Amino acid sequence: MLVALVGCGGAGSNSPVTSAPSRTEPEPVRPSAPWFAGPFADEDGYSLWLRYPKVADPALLAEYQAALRSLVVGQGSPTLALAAEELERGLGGLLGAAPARKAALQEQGNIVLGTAASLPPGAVPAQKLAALGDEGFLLQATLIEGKPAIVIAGQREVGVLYGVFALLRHLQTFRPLAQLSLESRPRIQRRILNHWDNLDRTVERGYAGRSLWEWEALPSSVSSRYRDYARANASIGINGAVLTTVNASAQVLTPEYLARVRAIAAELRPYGMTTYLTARFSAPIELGGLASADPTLPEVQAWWQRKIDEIYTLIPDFGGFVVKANSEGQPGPQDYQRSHADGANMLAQALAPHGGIVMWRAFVYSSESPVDRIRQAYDEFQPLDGKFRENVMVQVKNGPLDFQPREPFSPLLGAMPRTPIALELQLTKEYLGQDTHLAYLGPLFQEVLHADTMVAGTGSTVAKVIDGSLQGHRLTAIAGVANVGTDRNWTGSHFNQANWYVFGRMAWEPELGAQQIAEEWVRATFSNDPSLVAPATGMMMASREALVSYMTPLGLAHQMATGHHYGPGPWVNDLPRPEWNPAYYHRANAAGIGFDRTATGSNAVAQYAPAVGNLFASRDTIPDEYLLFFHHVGWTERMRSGKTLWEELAARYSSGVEQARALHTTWQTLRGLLDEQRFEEIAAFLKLQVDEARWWRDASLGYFGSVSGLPLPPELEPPAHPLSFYQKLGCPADPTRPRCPEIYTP
Ligand code: BDP
Repeated sequence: MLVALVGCGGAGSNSPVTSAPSRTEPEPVRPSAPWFAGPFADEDGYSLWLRYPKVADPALLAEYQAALRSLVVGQGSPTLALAAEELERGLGGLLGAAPARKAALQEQGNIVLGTAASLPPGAVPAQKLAALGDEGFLLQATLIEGKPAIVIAGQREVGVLYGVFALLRHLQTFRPLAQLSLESRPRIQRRILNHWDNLDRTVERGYAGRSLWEWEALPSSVSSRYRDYARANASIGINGAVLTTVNASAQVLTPEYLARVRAIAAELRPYGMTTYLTARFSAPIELGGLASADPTLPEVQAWWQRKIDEIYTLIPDFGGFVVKANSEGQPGPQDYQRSHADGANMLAQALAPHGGIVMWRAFVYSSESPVDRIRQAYDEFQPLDGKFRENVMVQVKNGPLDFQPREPFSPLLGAMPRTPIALELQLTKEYLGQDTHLAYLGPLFQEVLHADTMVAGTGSTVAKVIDGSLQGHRLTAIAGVANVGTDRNWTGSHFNQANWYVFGRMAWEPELGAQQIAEEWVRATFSNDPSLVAPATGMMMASREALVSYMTPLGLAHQMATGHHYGPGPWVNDLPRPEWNPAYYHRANAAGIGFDRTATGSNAVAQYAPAVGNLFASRDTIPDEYLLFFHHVGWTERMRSGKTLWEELAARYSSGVEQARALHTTWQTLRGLLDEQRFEEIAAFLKLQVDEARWWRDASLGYFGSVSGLPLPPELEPPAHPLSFYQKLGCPADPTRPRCPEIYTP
């Protein structure tokens, strides 16, 4: 929990199923002139939000320098040493000089760093330290032996490391040091990146280069980038990484690969990170030569037990497995008429003696159940509630479909009270413009975390399901499908770094507002210059809604072209499995558009708590944002705005393009307020985004207009090309760097 010093509202959402977050830190100081003005040295983005440029404002600099002159740090493990080094590095940059290390407190300007074992006696009462838990920290301006000091303390060293990053963030965002008093501990225990990385170093749905894991060079050669990666994660509180993709290869469980995993784990460990892998369910057949992977067979159980024991001999703090089973062709227990619980429990039993866990994914669907794909996860998993071992979590994607620009929260969230649920979010924007489009995911994550499931009355938010407080679970986790790769800027575009950042910050404290985090990221990544902070933060906050408008407004979903999920494909209706087709999701016909999921249709609304299900089921109460996700609506039916559905749809697509143009125009006003290199790289992507937004709008309206038979309202811009032009486009040539030259304007 964060102890708020100053409270004020963050960015809320209009949706009735969300609640407003709160602010938790003191306001940044608004510095006096002069502003540090260019020329700025070019930056390639490698430093992320950990740039530590010197504080430009003289008054603030003087305040910081006076308070942070010397550093007292006791003996500890490598983690405490890293914490001290990070502080020196950060202050060396921000203040122009690192604090001098001292053995004893000075008269003024002390920073004291440590745990109960290494702090000077009396620095922090033992009870207070104990209350911080395993990872929490305390930042406190205080007097020790009558001498002023800033204390950074944790019960464990990793807490001190997090505290150092918190103090640096405090300074990076120009907050006052006087009366500093901040206690913080994570609400969610396991905050994990899920890499969808293959062993050949391709990254499934990756748009930022190759996999970071240099399997071919490991274990003898260990890239320095692993530490940089771990440091970045520690700076935002991420404490775990699943190294391999959910569509797993058994090969990673061979001794050759496990030796390499061990080498990576050794690099991540000092930064508080735990290593996990994905387990391919059929590994006993592929690696063990067994005839079956049936989880009830003793030889299968024995094989896994031996394998897991072997892993723990190499990596004693190994976290456990993520498993995708019986989904999209992956092997699993159902191949042997066993349940997901049978499969998960078998692995969990073998992991339990070592303290490991299983995160069993609920993302399952198959063509045999064509009623409504979005019902399937709930239908298969909800009845298994209470059947899992205590070290099993069920890992649920935020929405019932698949990481769409907008979907309602998954009805499984809250519906399995006896099972700890891990929330899976996607940082790599598979369905949200991939590397190029600016789409800051903070508002999306906030929308999910603050959604009220109503399973135990008002206030049963997804955040409370995930942090265990609603249903009394101690095992808690949140997973983000990683967006990092070998690109110099890590994430394919500069703004995509913010999605890594916001995931970590919200995983630590789900009540933090998206806007607050965006502003913090802008200040650390670009500058504290007020003429940049407000517009850049505003761009971020508007970006996801802009994208929803030009891609999938009013609750449409999965309209992306086949396979690569880049660009529009609403006309696609010839794929072998019905639920692969965009037409399956929009159900547009001469009468109207949208998927009827009320009682007259698939009745997926019944999977929600009645208060939420009824809200979604009624045309009177459903928020416009989810309308076509749950209802088939006539083209000329009236909307709340007074427009017909067709007019509203056309207006929303068009406003999405307008908003994309506004992002581009606003960015142009920031020239000169940051380095040229990042400015130009971002500007180039924003230009592509404008053209691609137009593509989405024109192709979608062209197609839906052809189905509805209705003309575009006359006040709206006509499409740039006829529908047939868009239907014939074959782009992108390279799905990892998706581009469509045919639609770009000069
Ligand atoms: C879909 C992705 C696919 C993943 C799948 C999953 O397109 O690459 O394997 O999700 O989460 O969104 O298993």
